[in-house]
Amino acid sequence: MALLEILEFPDPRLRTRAVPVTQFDADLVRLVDDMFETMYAAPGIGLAASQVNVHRRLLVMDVSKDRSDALVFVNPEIVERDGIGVMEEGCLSVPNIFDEVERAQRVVVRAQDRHGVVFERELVELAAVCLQHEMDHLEGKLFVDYLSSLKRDRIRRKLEKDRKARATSDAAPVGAARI
Ligand code: GNR
Ligand code: NI
Repeated sequence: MALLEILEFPDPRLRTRAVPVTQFDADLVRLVDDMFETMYAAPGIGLAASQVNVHRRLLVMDVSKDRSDALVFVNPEIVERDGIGVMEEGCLSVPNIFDEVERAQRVVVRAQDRHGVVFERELVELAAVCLQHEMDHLEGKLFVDYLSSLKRDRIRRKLEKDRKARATSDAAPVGAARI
């Protein structure tokens, strides 16, 4: 098992469109394990391969409170969507920034598991939002793309400032922000 490095906005590699997974082999199983370890350590409720610089169509999620509902979606497709809701989102690739995004409230996703077996699953509420957020990553899209360009620029500047503070290790506190 290994912790993977998470790319951060505005890294251009986050804009890569991921390609389908075709090989269901030991390397894929290892990648899934490493993505779960990275997601749980962060901590986050979801992680797309794009965020760890692997541009293939897979994502992991666990929206349960006790971290007991690990879900893997390989080559996911949304086959049904219903309703609209607004939720406050964050992203491990846009650290400490939170803002509201409108998405479908309920989705049915068809995907393959880590062994290539096709399944369908209905997701609602936070799980539906998270799945849509992760699938956006596979298209090179980030939740900040739904915000105004003014907000996005402010976020970019704040993250650059935070990164500089971290690099010079002057231990400036990095607070959560809604910009
Ligand atoms: O950990 C995460 N929390 C979250 C909260 C609301 C909506 C989406 C998310 S996903 C995020 C982890 C992440 O960046 N996944 O790509
Ligand atoms: Ni994200």
